[in-house]
Formats: sequence, C-alpha cells, structure tokens
Amino acid sequence: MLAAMQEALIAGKKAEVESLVDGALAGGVAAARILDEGLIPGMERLGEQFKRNEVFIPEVLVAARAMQAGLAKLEPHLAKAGVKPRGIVVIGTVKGDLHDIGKNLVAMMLRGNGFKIVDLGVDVAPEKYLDAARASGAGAIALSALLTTTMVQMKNVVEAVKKAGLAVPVVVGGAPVTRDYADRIGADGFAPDAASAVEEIGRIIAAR
Ligand code: B1M
Repeated sequence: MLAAMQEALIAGKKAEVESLVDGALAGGVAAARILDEGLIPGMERLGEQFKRNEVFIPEVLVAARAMQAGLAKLEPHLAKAGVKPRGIVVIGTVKGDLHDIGKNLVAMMLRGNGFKIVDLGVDVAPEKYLDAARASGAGAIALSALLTTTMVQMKNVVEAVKKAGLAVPVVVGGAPVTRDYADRIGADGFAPDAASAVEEIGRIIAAR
C-alpha cells in the first residue's frame, strides 16, 4: 500500500493518494510511517526524476498538490491531544523560494505538538518575519529554504533580527541547509527534518 502510495504521488493522482492514505490509516498504519515510507520517499523519487529531466514542473506541481492532500489527511493523526501551548512560532519559506511542502510539514508537526503557528507562507521578506514575531510575541522564528540560491536569505533574516534587537531565536532548515551553514550564519538552531524541528524548537523555547 505504501509503495502504491509512492506511485500515485509520483503520478500526481490526488484522489488516489487520499484514498490510499485513508486506507492505510483505517488499516492501523501509523501516520509517521505513512509519511516516512509513503509520501516523503515518493516526493524524493520525483525529485530525482526532476533532476534527470524525466519529469518537468507541471508534473511536479500536480504531485505537490497530491502530497498536500495526503498531508492534510495525516494532520489530525499527527496531532497530540491535550497538549498545552508550548509557545508561538512564526514560520515561512524565505524570500524568492516557493517550496512549501516541507515548511507545511514542519508547521503541521509543531501544531500537533502543542505550538501555536503563525504561517507566513512562501517568498517571505525578512521584515515580514520581524513584524509577525513582534505582533505575535513569538518564541521562535522558523525559516525554510529548498534552493541553494535562496538559503542565503536566511542570513539576511538572522541579521535583521539582530539589527532590530529582537530577542527571538531563529531556527533554520530545508534540504540544502546544514548545521554547519546554520552556525556560519549565526542561526540559533537547525533541524534536518520536521520531527527534529519540533525537538529543536521545543528545546530552544524551553531554555529561554
Ligand atoms: Co523545486 N527544486 N524548483 N519545485 N523541487 C528542488 C528543491 C530541487 C532539489 C529539484 C532537483 O533539482 N532535484 C531543485 C533545487 C536545486 C538546488 O537549489 N540545489 C529545485 C529547483 C531547481 C526548482 C526550480 C528552480 C525549477 C525551475 O524553475 N527551473 C523552481 C524554483 C521555484 C522557486 O522556489 N522560486 C522549482 C519549483 C518547484 C515547484 C513549484 C514545481 C515544486 C514546489 C511545490 C510546492 O512546494 N508547493 C517543486 C518541488 C515539489 C521540488 C521537489 C521535487 C520536492 C520538494 C519537496 O516538497 N520535498 C525538490 C526535489 C527534492 O527535494 N527531492 C525540488 C518533500 C518535502 C517534505 O521535503 O521540503 O526537503 P523538504 O522538507 C523536509 C526537510 O528539508 C525539512 O523537513 C521536511 C520534512 O522532514 N525542512 C525543515 C524543511 N523546512 C524546514 C525548516 C526547519 C526544519 C526542517 O526549521 C525551521
């Protein structure tokens, strides 16, 4: 079933992905396993095909829509019931970058783990993070970037936060981002995946 889910995702068959996710959940497969062995590997395989010019942007967009639909089905199951709010997190994909699947997954996992989320969407300019952090009283700013050309924007956000004298830690992540890069730009935290982002942000907010 999880292999079929990968195929349906790659083919951009939204209704089929939704029904396979429903079926897996009904059959007792854990939401995390559906993510880790169904949806995410499907997207990774598609990424490889994209790189080899075997598929193009329209196919990737259709698959992304199927992925979002699958994630929406999983969201209630990733949530932990009865967890008290652990802090407010402002999240967004950096300026120039339109990839939002990973960012949405991080937001979803944070929400499911008791954080309140202010989601700024994609292509977010540094000052927007600052405004939202001030307005919401955020405990952390979370930045996502998927392109080597846009990850440099993370440095601009870190610098803007410092320049404004805002005492809000900045946590970064996304496929091209590494712990080393996070350290080099002076970010307060880094996570390689959504589950680690929950741990990292939780640890940073708790330590404040
Ligand atoms: Co684009 N794209 N894309 N794309 N795309 C990549 C990223 C690429 C690796 C594909 C490839 O060449 N193999 C490549 C980047 C190369 C590079 O920079 N090194 C690429 C490119 C080149 C481009 C365009 C430039 C293509 C073009 O126009 N010629 C263009 C750029 C547009 C723009 O942003 N300005 C483009 C466009 C698109 C679409 C719009 C078609 C679509 C995005 C749709 C959408 O997001 N709504 C798209 C997609 C879907 C991809 C791939 C195939 C899949 C990305 C994805 O959603 N992965 C991707 C190839 C790949 O990654 N294998 C690719 C699944 C998602 C769950 O993973 O986002 O990595 P990810 O998130 C993970 C972790 O990274 C982490 O947690 C998540 C889950 O555990 N994480 C965080 C993410 N954010 C975090 C924040 C954190 C912590 C962890 O803390 C705050």
